[in-house]
Amino acid sequence: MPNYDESKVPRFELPSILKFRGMNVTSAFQWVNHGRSKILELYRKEVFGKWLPRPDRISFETISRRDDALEGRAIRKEIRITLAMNDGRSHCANMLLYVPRNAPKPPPVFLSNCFKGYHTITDEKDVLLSGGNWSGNPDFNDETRGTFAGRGDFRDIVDRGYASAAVCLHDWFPDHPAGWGESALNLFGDFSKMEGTHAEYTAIGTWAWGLSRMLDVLECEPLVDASRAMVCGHSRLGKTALWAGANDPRFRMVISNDSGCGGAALSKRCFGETVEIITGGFPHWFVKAFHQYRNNEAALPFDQHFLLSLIAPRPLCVASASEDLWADPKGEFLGAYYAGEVYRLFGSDGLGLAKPEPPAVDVFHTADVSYHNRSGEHNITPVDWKHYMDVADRLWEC
Ligand code: GTR
Repeated sequence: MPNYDESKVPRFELPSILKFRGMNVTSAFQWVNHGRSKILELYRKEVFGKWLPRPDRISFETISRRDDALEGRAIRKEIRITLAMNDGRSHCANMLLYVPRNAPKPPPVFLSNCFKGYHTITDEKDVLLSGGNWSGNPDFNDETRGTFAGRGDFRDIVDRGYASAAVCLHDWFPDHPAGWGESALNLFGDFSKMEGTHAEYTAIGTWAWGLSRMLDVLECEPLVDASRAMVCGHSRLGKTALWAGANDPRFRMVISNDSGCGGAALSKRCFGETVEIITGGFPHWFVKAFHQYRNNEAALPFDQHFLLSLIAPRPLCVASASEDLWADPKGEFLGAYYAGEVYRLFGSDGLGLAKPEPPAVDVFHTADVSYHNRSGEHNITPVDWKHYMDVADRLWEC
C-alpha cells in the first residue's frame, strides 16, 4: 500500500551529489570535467540504461504541410523521420510540428513525446493518425482524435511565438512490457523476443533518445531555431524529458511536469508511488539494477536530485499538482531543491529558496530552477504551459 501520511515518511539522509563515492567536487571546472560524467554513468547503469548511439543515417521527409493551420496562425508540418543502419535495418517515426506563421525569425521550439498518438493532442482533424509503430495501439483510430487537445492548446504556444514538435512515444518504444520487438532498439540488436526488464536498455531511455533524434531533424528545419530547443514532458514523459536533458546538452531548458517516482520525486521518501510499485507496474521502464532498490530505498546511494543536477546550469522547471499525491509533490519539490548543490557551482542559486519549504499551491516560483504546485489533478494544463512559456521568455529575452 502506498503511504500518503507525511508522519510515516522514513528518516533518511540524502546523499551529497558532489561527494558521491569519494568524489570531492568543489568547482564547476571539476564538475564539468569529472563529476558530472560519473553521475551520468551511475544513472545509465542503475536507472535508465545505456544511451544509444546515433543511427548510421537519419533522413526525413515532409509528408504534409499546411500554411493556414490553426485558423491561419501557424504552419503545420508532419515529418516522417527515418533512422537507418548500414546493414539495412531501419525505423521510422512521425513528427507533428507547429510553427507560428508570421514569426520574424525562426523561433525557439518545444520538443515533447506524447501519449497515445499526436492526433489526440491537436483538435485539427486532418492530421495523420500517429503511434502506429505499436501494432496493438488501442488509440490508433479516429475516435481518439483531439481527446487530449485540452492539455495545452497549440494556439497558445504559437501565439506566444514558440514552435512545438511532438512524436508519439509508441513510435520509439510501444509502452508495454513486450514493446521491445517494435521499438527503435532493433536498429542496434534483436529485441524481438524480449519482454519485461532488460539489464542495459529501457523504454524511458529509448523515448529520451528519440527526443534527441527529433532535435537532429529540427536542426535541418529552417522554420525553427533548433539552437533554442526546450524539452518538455508530463508524467512518464516528464521522467523522459529529464533523462533527455541529462544526456543531450542541446536541450537548453528542461520541463518536468508531474514526473513523480523515477522523475523529480525523491525515492527515499517512499511517499505515493515507490520503486517497488513502479518497477512492478512498468517493468520495461527501468534497468534490472534499479530493481535492487524495491522496498529497499534506504540502500539507494543516490536519489533523484542527482538526476536533476545533470541539467545544471540550464533552466529547469519542476511542476507538481496538488491532488497528485501519487507523484509526491513535496518529494518533487525537494528533488529540485537539493539539485541546487550543483547549480551553486555555477554561481546560480537553483531554486533560490533559503529553506526546503515548498511554495504555496498555485505560486509559480520562477528562478533558475522553477517550481510550482498547481491546484488540481495529475495533468498538464494550459496553466502549466503559461508558466513554462513565461520561464522560456525569461531565458530567451535576456
Ligand atoms: C502512472 C505511473 C506514474 C506516471 C503515470 C503516467 O501509472 O505510476 O509513474 O508515470 O503513470 O505516466 O501517467
